Amino acid sequence: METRPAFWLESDNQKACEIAKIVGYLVVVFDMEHGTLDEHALDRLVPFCNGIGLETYVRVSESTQPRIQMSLDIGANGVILPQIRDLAHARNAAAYSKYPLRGTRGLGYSRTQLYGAATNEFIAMENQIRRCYVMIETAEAFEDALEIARLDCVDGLFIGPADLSLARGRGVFAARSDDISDMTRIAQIAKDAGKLWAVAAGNAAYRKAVLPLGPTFATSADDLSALLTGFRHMLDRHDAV
Ligand code: 3PY
Ligand code: MG
Repeated sequence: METRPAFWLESDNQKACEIAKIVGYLVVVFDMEHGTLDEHALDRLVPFCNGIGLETYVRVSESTQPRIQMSLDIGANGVILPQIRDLAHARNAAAYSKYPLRGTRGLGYSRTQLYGAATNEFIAMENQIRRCYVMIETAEAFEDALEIARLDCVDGLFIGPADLSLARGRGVFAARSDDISDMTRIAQIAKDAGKLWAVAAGNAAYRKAVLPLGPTFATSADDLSALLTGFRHMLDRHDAV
């Protein structure tokens, strides 16, 4: 399957989502970890983006039960769990994304249930369609990546190259050969485990290396850098006639 182009949303900007969809992006990742979106904005933007045909993921601010459940309850296609420390942390956090017996997600009263009572069919379907990606961006999670990928509640691995570079002692990420080989190892582990994988790939050289390996989706932009690039471009042309 073709890699789906994805972008991060860092601020409460509905029109950025519309514009990204118009130019061809297919996946939005709401960044609650580093962005300034609050939960009310998410509650509005997730159904909006689903409605215009974007696939919706929430990178939760922290990999805790309320954050994960709320993101899924309002209708996101999946969650991305940041700063996973190791196998034990991954097992515990990913379980919040699946209802028992598979996991430990709590049952609410939400949009996904059409604001009504749940059925057993709903439970089974939710566990299948809502995806849980665990981020590999700490040194311990990198070591444990194979066991993490094999966890039943983990649907995929998501590579965070910036934090991984720092955590692996290379300093700031610069798409060097070690970054590429770490990425290649994680991708192979996901494939061997029969799981999905995706990646933050804002760096062009890194993207060139990662795309041939076939991630499910890859981010290449965010609303703020799109504005920065756009304003810079317009100012450069300011005096042109
Ligand atoms: C990382 O590269 O560390 C990320 O979290 C991607 O935003
Ligand atoms: Mg990170």
